[in-house]
Amino acid sequence: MHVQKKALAVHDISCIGRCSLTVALPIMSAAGIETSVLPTAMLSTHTGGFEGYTFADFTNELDPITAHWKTLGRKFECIYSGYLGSERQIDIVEGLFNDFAGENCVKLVDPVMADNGKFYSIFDENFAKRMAKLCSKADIIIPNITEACFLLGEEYKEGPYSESYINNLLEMLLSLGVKGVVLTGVYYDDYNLGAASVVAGEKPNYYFRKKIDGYYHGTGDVFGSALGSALLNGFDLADSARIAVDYTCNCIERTNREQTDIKYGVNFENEIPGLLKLLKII
Ligand code: PXL
Repeated sequence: MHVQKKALAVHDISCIGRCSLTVALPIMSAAGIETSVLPTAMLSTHTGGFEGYTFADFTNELDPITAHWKTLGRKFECIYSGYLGSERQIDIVEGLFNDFAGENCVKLVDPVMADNGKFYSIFDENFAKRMAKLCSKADIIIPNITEACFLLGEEYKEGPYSESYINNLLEMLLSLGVKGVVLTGVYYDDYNLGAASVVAGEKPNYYFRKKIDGYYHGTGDVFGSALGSALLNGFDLADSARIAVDYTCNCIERTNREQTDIKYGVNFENEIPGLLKLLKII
């Protein structure tokens, strides 16, 4: 009998702009995972590239919701957190790890807070310190290079990077106390871009695809959702990182061909059949 895996995705809802929950829910559901959601906030759009967006903070809703869930006895095989709007919400995710992690649960934390050497609008060093503590409670963390530096209190450096610089970052991230790290936005030259992954006690793996210029919004969430889907479908961390890089790049390449406004995110929808092939579901 097929036993369907259950995941909980903890992100905001950005109503327009294809990121966070509007990406995580469809991707993980399509991958056969029963995906529940805990929305941390609702914004009219995401915060990158739009003026005048609204932000309704759901922090006060979260405890009553999880109190109800406790009466149901639900447990999850993956708890995947992304964009969190405040330090209080980080505390709540730690509580979820304690209360809702089933056996062999993958606690997957994307420390969404920065890119290209800069914090996103509402985040700062204090948030990064608190996020580093949450990461230490996770199994797998998936920072980009900027987030990795900010988590570690290291100065951000622009690439291209050397393999030894990347390996050093991976080691420092592992020493936060996690089982595995996938570092995104890795490049050794101007032509290829990808991810480096490492499991504690093992050698790192790297996977690259041809770089496409431009800042495609929400791709970190496309990547994280595909990675979580691959892990729950039984792939190891290196294969899951490869699948997530391939799917994300396929979405970017398609969006680039279609010439849509990239602040609305990537066309991940039409690439879902391709993801299911990568996952060997079809
Ligand atoms: O994709 C990350 C993300 C999620 N949610 C919101 C964001 C961002 C990145 O900027 O603004 C609201």
